[in-house]
Amino acid sequence: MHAWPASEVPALPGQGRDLRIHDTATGGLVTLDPGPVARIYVCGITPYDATHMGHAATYNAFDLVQRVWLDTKRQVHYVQNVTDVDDPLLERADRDGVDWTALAEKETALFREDMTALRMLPPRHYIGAVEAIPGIVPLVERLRDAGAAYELEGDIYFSVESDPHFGQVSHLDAAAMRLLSAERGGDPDRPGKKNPLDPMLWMAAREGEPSWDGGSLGRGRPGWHIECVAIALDHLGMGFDVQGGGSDLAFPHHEMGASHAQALTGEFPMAKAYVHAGMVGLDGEKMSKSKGNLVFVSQLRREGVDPAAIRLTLLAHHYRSDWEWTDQVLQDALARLDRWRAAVSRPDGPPAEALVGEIRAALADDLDSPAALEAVDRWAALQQETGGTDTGAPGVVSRAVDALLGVAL
Ligand code: 5CA
Ligand code: ZN
Repeated sequence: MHAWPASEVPALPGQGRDLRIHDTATGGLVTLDPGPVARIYVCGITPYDATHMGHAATYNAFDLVQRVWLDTKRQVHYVQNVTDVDDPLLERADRDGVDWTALAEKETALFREDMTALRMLPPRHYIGAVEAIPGIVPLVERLRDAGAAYELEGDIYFSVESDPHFGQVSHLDAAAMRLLSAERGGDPDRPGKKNPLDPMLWMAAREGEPSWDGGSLGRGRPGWHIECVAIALDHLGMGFDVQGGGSDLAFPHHEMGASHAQALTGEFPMAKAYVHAGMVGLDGEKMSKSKGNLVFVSQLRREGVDPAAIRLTLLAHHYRSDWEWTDQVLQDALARLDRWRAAVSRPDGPPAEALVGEIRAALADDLDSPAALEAVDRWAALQQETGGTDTGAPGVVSRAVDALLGVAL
């Protein structure tokens, strides 16, 4: 599947900093030490509706990870999936009387447009679940043949007990896991399972639903977690630097994915850091396609809102906090964008080297984008109050804001 066009990332003077980031698995900050090629997998959308601010906030966080790494002169090997076959997609297509493949294509196309408008750097590999099926089947067969998976009425389940490290991503107790499993695509109450938490790896073909040739597994379609594992292992291998997504993916998705990969390879861990973005809400509830309380990127764009202001709204919140989308946060970002644009349009200003260092330091410190924005605010205010004589400064600020924050002034 093709991704979307990359916006150019200007090179900056001086030296970028290594990223220290919160890892859900260890519960603390870890300083990542990727080699010359940093490896990151970020879970992509399930394309049954348009990109909302929650999605955009999560992808913004991982775009910052990329930008910090690029600033240290590393290459970034970024992989993202599209869950282009799954229950919610099929259910929505059914409800609306449309073809599920057409729905997935339409919403994925819109996502690409939204990501391009927001200047999110594209993944190097953008892979759909459907196109990954030929790679998924042998993995499920291997898990089954190794005794880490079992059959139940034609469906194949992963046995969570086959991974000694199961539970070490999210650190939840059994009751919490069971609850979340039921909420997030699992079937803990299905009779006959060895452990209620065991997730499906391969679902045997159902009447009226799409299915694919699964070799010795029979016709069917893949489970959710094995989709991301197959794509990640194929393009990144084990021990990659960051597995990313929203906090609602820590369990079961990332927990199960890690266990699948660890059971398959005998290696640990699948990812050096499991990084989770907070949830964006609207009217007191998590923004979600199933609840329908949504603000869409594409809707705001249609209304003429500058995508740079949408991006600044996201950046004004720390990626790990849960926050509410309101009209006010967007108004604040629009005002900030105006101030910054006025500042970089002047012929000179206070020196910008220290500011570039402050933005770098803020982002390297667990992606503290609010602190980075405040540093730019201070430079713009100083220029407004006392002026400055450095004729190169406005250009340096503009390039730094573009390269490190993805905002084109
Ligand atoms: N296709 C799967 C991942 S493999 C999926 O979760 N798709 S999704 O469309 O539901 O979500 C895409 C990404 O947006 C996920 O990382 C999810 O955690 C994140 N996300 C969803 N809702 C919100 C929200 N309200 N706030 C922040 N992030 C969110
Ligand atoms: Zn995923």
